[in-house]
Amino acid sequence: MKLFWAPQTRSTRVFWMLEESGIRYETVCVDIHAEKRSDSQEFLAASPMGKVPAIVDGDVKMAESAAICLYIADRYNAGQLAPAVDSADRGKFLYWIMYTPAVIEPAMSEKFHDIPANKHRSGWGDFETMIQTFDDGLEGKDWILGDNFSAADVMLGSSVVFLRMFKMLPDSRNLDAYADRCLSRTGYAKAMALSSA
Ligand SMILES: N[C@@H](CCC(=O)N[C@@H](CS)C(=O)NCC(=O)O)C(=O)O
Repeated sequence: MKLFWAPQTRSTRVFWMLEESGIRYETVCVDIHAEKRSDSQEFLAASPMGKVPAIVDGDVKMAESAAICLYIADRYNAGQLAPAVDSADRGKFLYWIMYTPAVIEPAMSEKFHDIPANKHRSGWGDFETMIQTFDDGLEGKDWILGDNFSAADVMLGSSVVFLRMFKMLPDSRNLDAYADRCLSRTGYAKAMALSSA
């Protein structure tokens, strides 16, 4: 497995996922801030938009952090970091792993840029509904599926830590405690150390 990454980007999620997964990987740092990019063909084959994170794993070449986390969990940790395809938890797992790119990120961006929300027209609803739904989803649970940490927590956990870092996280006992639980995982600490350089 080869991970294309850049410091202080969404690459941290995939470092975290790989650390939780326990598989061996190598890394290639991409200079996404270069004035003139000279991306390798291998990187562009995995990430046609030239965005990190991206991976190459044998014949598999792909980008998009949620898709990568799902791929790793299904391919290497099925039944552990991803419920089996015929498990009753699978639907919820897929819902929550997509919640970051489909709902959290667009709602956050709208709020950050002070763009007026239109809850019914936008697929992500609005910031307040996004937070409330996330908060409700964690009620009475350590992790989004209950007792077991999964790849969905990598995506959601990285988002909640980011929201808190940017002081966008409203008062929420559930989300605050969840962020702390994520931060206390060894895999998260390793990912931070590896991806901040
Ligand atoms: N939806 C993508 C977003 C990827 C993305 O926006 N990556 C940024 C860094 S966080 C990037 O590569 N920016 C450099 C560029 O667009 O050239 C994902 O979740 O992986």
